[in-house]
Parts: sequence; structure tokens; C-alpha cells
Amino acid sequence: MRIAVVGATGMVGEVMLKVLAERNFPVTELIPVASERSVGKEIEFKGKKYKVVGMQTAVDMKADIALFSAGGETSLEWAPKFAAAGTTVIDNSSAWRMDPTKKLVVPEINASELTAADKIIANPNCSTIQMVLVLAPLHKKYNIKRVIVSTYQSITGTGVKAVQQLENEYAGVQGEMAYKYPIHRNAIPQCDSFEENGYTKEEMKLVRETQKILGDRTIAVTATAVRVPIVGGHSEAVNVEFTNDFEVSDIQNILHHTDGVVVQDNNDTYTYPMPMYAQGKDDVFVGRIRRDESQANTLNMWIVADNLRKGAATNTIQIAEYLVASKLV
Ligand code: 2RA
Repeated sequence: MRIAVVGATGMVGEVMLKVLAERNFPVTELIPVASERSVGKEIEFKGKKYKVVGMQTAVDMKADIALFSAGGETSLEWAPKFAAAGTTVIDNSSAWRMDPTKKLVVPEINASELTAADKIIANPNCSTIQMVLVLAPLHKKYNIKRVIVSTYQSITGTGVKAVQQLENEYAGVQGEMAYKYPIHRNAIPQCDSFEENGYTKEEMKLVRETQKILGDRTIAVTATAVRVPIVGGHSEAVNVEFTNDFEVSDIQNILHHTDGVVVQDNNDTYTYPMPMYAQGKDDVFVGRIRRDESQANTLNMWIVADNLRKGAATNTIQIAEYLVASKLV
């Protein structure tokens, strides 16, 4: 397969290249793509060097699949051009996620909705992916009425500038700020900009994308997204009210048998998910599974995943793997 990685020099792009190699994706030709200022740079993939090309050159090279992680504006402008050239685009930005003509895919949940006609496919937001992967099998059995989620999001979700800000603050050096405030020894209750309703875009992504992926707009979701000074991944405290009652042991059993989910849940051995141990892995880790004793049919969970992997690069590549396996490309 001729694969373009658009945003190849960015944080997610670099993880995409790593995961493509790790999973031995059938890449016959790699086309690393970036902005004009990076054209000509060399990147290495599976022991071979490739020169970064610009967008139009990449379109003209007619890749089979283009993995995008280059921001919403770039995707809005260029994804249709790649698609018109016959390339199937899988986009990590929010540009296409809520477009009613585009599929929003977590392969373990809804890859079967994909057809060969889908030439622009949206990869959900990282904090959404890790939550819905856990919620989907529970919704099927117990029917979710409402979700309350608080996130504790890694600075890697913001990008290199945020990682640099934290390192500067560790070192006591004043540098460029990714956030309005210091992030070292702090927690910032704002991920992305605010919408009219007082929620941030990140919080509304959790609301809207969850309903679209689970295919049920009756699911009530409310979210608070917080940025914390860690690098390993995003953590989420999730409270779920179901229509039907449940046994915690059954919840644990269902999740234990859910592809892509690892249950780490044993108070006697202090076993629960933590971003430090999720970093670099493709699974979504769930623990602290317990009944919410303040309300009937309601459950608390703690969900952790590497936001650069299952939250972005790996989910994107799993969609590409599904397209290849299903002969949709
Ligand atoms: C964040 N989910 O963590 C967003 C974008 N990666 O900032």
C-alpha cells in the first residue's frame, strides 16, 4: 500500500510512523507530508530514508491511504483534494467528525459501517475514543441514560509547545507559553477554547462524539476537561447511569472480554490504571469499577489510555487495517 502520513513531523505523525512499523502495516511506499517549511527534510521509516514532500506533490502521488494529523484547517482544505485523487483519508482533526456525511470510527465499535465510498473518515478525539471503547459494550447490555466524565489530560494532547513549557517550568526558565498559566504543579480546567454554552470544545467533543459513535442521541453526556502536567496519557473519571441494574462482577467480565480493553481492578493489590504505565501501549485500561451508591443503576470507573496511541495514531491505523482487510481500498 502507498501510504501518505500528513503531518509526519508532528507529535502524532511521528507516533503514526512508529505504529505503522510496529504493526508491520503493508507499506510498499511511504509519502511523508508536511508544511512547506519541512519539505526536503529526511525522515527514517523501517531503516529507509524518505524526503518530506509538500501537500500538492503528495496529492499527485495518489496514495492509497492518507493518514492526516495536521490540524483542522489543513484537513478542510486538503482532505477533499486527496479524496478527489482517489486517496482514502483518515483524519485525526475535528474538521469532519460531526459532518453527517462522514463516518466517525473506533474500529472495535463501528468499523462495519465503513464502505468503499467513504473517502474521508474521521478519527474521534483521543478523550472520546478511550471512553466509548469502554462504554460501547455496557450500553449494549444495560442501555446508558447518562454519562458524567471528568478528564485529566496529558500535556502531549496540546503538542510539543506544551511539553516544552513544562520542561521550562521544571528548569525555572521562562519560555513560550502553550497555556495561559503555568502547568507545573498546576491543573488547568480548560482544554481548547470556550463555546457559547460555557463548555470548552474538548468537553463538547466528548458529548457530541460519544452520541454519534454509539449511535444514540438520547445518551446524556456532561464533561469537565482538565489539563494536568503529565505526559503518559489521558485519565478519566466516568460516572454512568444505566436504564437497567447490573452486577459489578458482570461489568468487569464484559470489559475483560472487550477487544482493546484491559481491566486493572483489584483494591487488595492496589491495582488500577495510571498514565505512567499506559504510556506507549495501545490498550485502554479501566479500573476503580464500583457501584455509585448515591444513585440506582449507576457505576463509577477510571479509564486511562495513551492519547497519542489508541487516542490518535493507533486508532487511525486500525481503521486503515480494517479498510485493507475488508478490501475497501
Ligand atoms: C487534547 N484531545 O488533548 C485534545 C487534542 N489532542 O488537547
